Amino acid sequence: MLIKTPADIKASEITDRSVYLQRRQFLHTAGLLGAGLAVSLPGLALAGVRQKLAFSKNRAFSTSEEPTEPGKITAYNNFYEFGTDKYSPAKLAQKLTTRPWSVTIAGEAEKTGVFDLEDILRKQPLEERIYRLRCVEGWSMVIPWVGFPLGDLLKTFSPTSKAKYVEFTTLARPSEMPGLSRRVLDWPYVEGLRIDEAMHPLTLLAVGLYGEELPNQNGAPLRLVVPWTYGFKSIKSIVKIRFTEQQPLSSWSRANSREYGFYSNVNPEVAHPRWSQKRERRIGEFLKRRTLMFNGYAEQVASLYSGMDLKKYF
Ligand SMILES: Nc1nc2c(c(=O)[nH]1)N[C@H]1C(S)=C(S)[C@@H](COP(=O)(O)O)O[C@H]1N2
Ligand SMILES: [Mo]
Repeated sequence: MLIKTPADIKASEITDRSVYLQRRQFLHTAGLLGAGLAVSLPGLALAGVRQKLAFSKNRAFSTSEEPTEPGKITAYNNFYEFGTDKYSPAKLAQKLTTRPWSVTIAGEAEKTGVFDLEDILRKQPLEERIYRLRCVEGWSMVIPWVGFPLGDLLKTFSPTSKAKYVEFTTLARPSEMPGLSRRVLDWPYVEGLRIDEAMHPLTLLAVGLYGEELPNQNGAPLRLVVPWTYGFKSIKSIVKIRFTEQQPLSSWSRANSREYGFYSNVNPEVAHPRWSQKRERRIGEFLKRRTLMFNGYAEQVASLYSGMDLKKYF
């Protein structure tokens, strides 16, 4: 199992976030990051030991449902850049280089450019939020994410009045992503949100789960989590965020607009053309449960879509 239980973790591996960031900074300064040398040093995140993160628990934004057993979300993944089956990402994503990592901010904002992820993270206090995740394929999990509100970051770039949407792009690095050799999607993977969806306080940029840094297969080092939409909106390993006036074309809509709309809200009343969305299998449970409108987040997000025909804008 990839995630250690608290009992397995040696005190020496538990690092305060600031110490962790300083250590990262040291590695940058010392020029070790990216050099093969660092990989052989024991006890570093680079050696495959994920650091514990420091965060506060946001109970108001968390479901009281029991989180899914940690081994599931790290072993059973959709991350097509590493293959289309559920078990390839856990194996093949291990060689993805996630540091150093930069994020390009582009489009309709006063401040744009290329930002180092460490600089971004230094300014964002981390929270743990336990969210339901519903995949369009009909399964669901309950995940304790660690991250920060996307809106808090977006505001720092001062989006202009023309910023009606936000487009996100995943890394496309063929040398480390074997799935890119098959054109199952038009790479890179792209997703988008309307600006009010992006600014909604539930929308999270995650850097960790179950208290530790994100495993690569879950979208390290930075992935989106939009809990009221189908899982494919929650784009992984983000390298670019672009403010746009026009609605972005997401990879899934581009691949099949009849099956995957822009909004992708979890909606039991709108069937996928090839299967119903009325029920879901919670991973770890035997009987299926009823799928809830907006994945159970209707109270918080239904107002974003008032007056819209959600059968048309699915
Ligand atoms: N870049 C990228 N992001 C992605 C995907 C993908 O294939 N590539 N799959 C999506 C789908 S379909 C789901 S259900 C979730 C799965 O996230 P998880 O593996 O952390 O559970 O990631 C989403 N983000
Ligand atoms: Mo999914």
